[in-house]
Amino acid sequence: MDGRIGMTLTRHIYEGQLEHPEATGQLTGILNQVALAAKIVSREVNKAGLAELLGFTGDENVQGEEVRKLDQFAQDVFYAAFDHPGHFCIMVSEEEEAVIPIPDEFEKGPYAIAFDPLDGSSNIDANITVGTIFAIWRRVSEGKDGCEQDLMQPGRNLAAAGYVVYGTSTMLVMSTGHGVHGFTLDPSVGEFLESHHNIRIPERGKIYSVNEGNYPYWSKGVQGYVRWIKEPDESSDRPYSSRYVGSMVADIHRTLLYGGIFMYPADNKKGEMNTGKLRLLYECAPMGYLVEQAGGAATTGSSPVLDIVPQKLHQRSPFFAGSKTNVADLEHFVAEHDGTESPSRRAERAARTVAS
Ligand code: AHM
Ligand code: MG
Repeated sequence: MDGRIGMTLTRHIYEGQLEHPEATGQLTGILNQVALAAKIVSREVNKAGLAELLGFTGDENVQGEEVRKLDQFAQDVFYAAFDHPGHFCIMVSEEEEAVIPIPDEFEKGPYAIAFDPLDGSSNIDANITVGTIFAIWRRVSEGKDGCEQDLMQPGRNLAAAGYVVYGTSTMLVMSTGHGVHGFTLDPSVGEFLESHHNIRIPERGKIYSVNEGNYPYWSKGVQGYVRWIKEPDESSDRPYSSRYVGSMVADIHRTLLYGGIFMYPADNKKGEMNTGKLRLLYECAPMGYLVEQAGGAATTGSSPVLDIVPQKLHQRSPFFAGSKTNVADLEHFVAEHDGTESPSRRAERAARTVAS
């Protein structure tokens, strides 16, 4: 999994392109723009922690410059990285209600992008890790400008996805469908250098990650699974350890490296069962894609997250992702107690039917 010496993000993308002579270089350009924006946001995130520590608040920093809210700042930086280079025909961001068109004066490109410029930003004042998430689809519409249809595609169709984690170091983790690779920002040279080549998630992990304060509002299946995780049992190495940052990027990053399961289930806090909190286009689909690319699984509880065809831009979905075995255990509980049939169950039943 270790990175290769001297392998910058740019070189990694370029070499990947050489292996695919049909490639146009567009994805290379896109990932370079992501890297540039990530460096700028990383610099600002680090400063914000310092400012908070020293007690600077309000709209002006010590030099009398305007201090924007970081999530708006991140939105502006990523927008500015994506609007003009001719890569995209349409965008959507967690920060904006409607689709974001490419301005008339710029060329329209063959891709559509969904992004969350600063996920987990409620954590920022406590100096806790935050991140950026992005998902890139090939355009499907025709005509000059892109449209919503270009974004209403299942995660299965993604051309690339990734996240940037602004933590103890800044890392960019991404996939273009050929494994998951991680690059750590070396601030002394200002480059992302490959630090994690071909990340593979362990088959089973011993960590579960969920906001357990919501336990009373989950379905019977999810409750049963979390109770089971905590029962001591030597043969299956239970109980598991609990880890929850509350920043999806940090929680998924740890899950990719150490294994286990990350969960954000549906809940009935407001009376009726909702569809969870996390957004499909720029949270669940890209993270599900990365987890699958690393050899893990991502499910709504009963079916793969990557199979959901979005109906709305800011649609939410229940989300469970991580090591394959852990996710299969969760699906088993959901199938047993919530009346849905897990894919593995379906396959087992189909095999039994064929055999009989
Ligand atoms: P945000 O996009 O408004 O930051 O919300 C998404 C975040 C995720 O990073 C994290 O997994 C989740 O919200 C935490 O929610 P909760 O505080 O309900 O546990
Ligand atoms: Mg978010």
